[in-house]
Amino acid sequence: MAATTEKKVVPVTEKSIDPASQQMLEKARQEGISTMFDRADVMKPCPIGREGMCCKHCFMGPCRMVGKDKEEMVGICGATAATIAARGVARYVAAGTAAHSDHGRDLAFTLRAVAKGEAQGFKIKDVKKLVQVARIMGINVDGRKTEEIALDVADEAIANFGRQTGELTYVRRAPKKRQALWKKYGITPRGVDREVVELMHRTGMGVDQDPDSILTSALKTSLTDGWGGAMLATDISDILFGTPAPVKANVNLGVLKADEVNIIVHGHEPTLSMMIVAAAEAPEIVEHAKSKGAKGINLAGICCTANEILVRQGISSAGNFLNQELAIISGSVEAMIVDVQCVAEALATTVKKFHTKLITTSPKAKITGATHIEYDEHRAMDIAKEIVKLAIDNYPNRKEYAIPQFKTDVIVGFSHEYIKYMQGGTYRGSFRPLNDAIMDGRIMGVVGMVGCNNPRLCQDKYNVDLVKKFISHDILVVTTGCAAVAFGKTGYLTPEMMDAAGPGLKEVCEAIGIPPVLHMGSCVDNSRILTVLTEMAEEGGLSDDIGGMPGVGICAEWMHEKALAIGVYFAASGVPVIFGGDSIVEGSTKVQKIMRDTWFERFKGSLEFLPDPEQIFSRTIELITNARKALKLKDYESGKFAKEKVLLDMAARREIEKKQREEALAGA
Ligand code: NFS
Ligand code: SF4
Repeated sequence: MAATTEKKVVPVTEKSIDPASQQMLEKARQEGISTMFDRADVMKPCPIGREGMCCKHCFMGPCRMVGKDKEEMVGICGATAATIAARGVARYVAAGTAAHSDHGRDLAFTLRAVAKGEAQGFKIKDVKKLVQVARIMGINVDGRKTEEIALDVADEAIANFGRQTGELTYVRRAPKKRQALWKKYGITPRGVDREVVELMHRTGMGVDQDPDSILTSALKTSLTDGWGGAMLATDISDILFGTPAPVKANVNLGVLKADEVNIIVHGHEPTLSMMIVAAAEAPEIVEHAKSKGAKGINLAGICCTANEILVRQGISSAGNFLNQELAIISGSVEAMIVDVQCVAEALATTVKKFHTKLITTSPKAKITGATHIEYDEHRAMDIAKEIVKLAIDNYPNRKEYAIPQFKTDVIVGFSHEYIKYMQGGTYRGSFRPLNDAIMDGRIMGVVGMVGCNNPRLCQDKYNVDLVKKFISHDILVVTTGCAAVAFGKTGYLTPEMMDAAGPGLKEVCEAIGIPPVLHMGSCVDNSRILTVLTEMAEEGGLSDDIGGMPGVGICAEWMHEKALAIGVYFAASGVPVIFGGDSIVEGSTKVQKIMRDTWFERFKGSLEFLPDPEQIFSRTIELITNARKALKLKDYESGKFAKEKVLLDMAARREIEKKQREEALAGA
């Protein structure tokens, strides 16, 4: 980590808009600790790779297209700049799809173990969702035991990965028009593994060498993420751990506690973290913590593991991607438990300066220098307790620490089921009120704001600048992943923020009792947005397909290849998508045109890169305005509309819901 020892220091206020991050980054600098924030200033990106102009798919290369005429250049094999750029995008998509899908596959195997009674400590929490999913999969549910249905659902889910011919099961969930479009352009996906392998094959030296064809194949593969691995991950997590409904919690580093054992779960999979939540509540474990002088055990998350337990259990989040090193730098974390994805290898070095134990748990993800305690679903509770005990035993080793006193209230947990329910209750739930509000122009459109932090951009700034503008223009925002946590830190996930919304959106938020920004979960839960859009299409009055809706996907501060896979599956599903920061296909105008224009002509979805929030904002407004025109909706004029009758507010709805749950439990 010699990378940070040099030159100019950028002020912390330009590194993050989050005061907690600023404070910890200041501390890191004073103590000579390297962070991603500072390494990003020293590690200049290779400009050739940065714009998609480097090919290293064979060892005649790496071949690099540089200079003014790079679009006329070819690699040693003759590959054009466009082919090279397209192959780059495609391989990102293959890798991103693999990540989400492997996560989904592990959950499917967990469900299988639970169904067979082999998974210690787990049970099926949401039987209603299990039955719904089984019905979608065409599995008979009548008169069958929960475990029997669960076993069939698990097997059907698992079959989606290795399926060689036919279609991915959830293709049938998409609007009919969308399915027809996928057929027409040959992108109806088969199994996850088959598409990922084929895309890796196509993009090797000497195979698919037509940029359009390569990118079409990327679209197809990405669909096995959105409508495959990710959607299965969401569904199975809901079945096992409960479908999210609004819950109150806190967000930011201030959730760490001075007098309790602080345990952070970080990564993506909900399985072990859910068990750690339970283990930390076990009386003997709490007793053990007290015996070590702690008042209790404080659990918090980082990244999407955080989002999984935040939206379901209301466990607080210590922050998003760039907060991981900072949490340790506070000096107050007894253990950071990581599973897979977005875990910075730097953590192993950072913990050396503190008492924090870094514990890896996935057989797929080991880090040199970390303690490895391998997760096994058959002994999940025992392992969770062992890990929590280790953290407790580490509490007396805590030395000086500084916990930033910044945390915010949030209301999170807007699953698609809940969004439907909140618009009328269990029996009257529908997307009618939302569609109506869009049709009559109280809501101009819907924007999905998703994705990461990237230390090359000021943390949370792009996302927060944009969300402010969107809601003031009566655009409803749905959000997931690290972007959602950025909105949590800045207060946008509270109903009070409706005061920052335009008059039309405010009226809708008031009537339903919701924040203007809806946190829908982790990154795999972007699949929930696909479901919402499908239900809006089926409700009628707007577009009868996802394509053509007045909606845009935005990934302003992205860094992971998973984000790109998400962007591409949204494009294939009919959503125009904008990525912030530098373009990864800057070097090829041809490829930019295919992804923006050709995809839009074919799929009404597209992917483009725009460097700053201003441009992202005006392009979003343009896309939404065009969609409204094409649908012949009323011109959007905010503030002109009469009050709608008052629907149930949040408290009243919670009461009803509680009763319904109790009744359901009594009946079960
Ligand atoms: Ni998504 Fe979630 Fe965050 Fe980016 Fe990483 S945690 S899966 S990849 S950094 S949003
Ligand atoms: Fe160069 Fe072609 Fe090999 Fe790529 S595949 S490294 S362009 S020779």
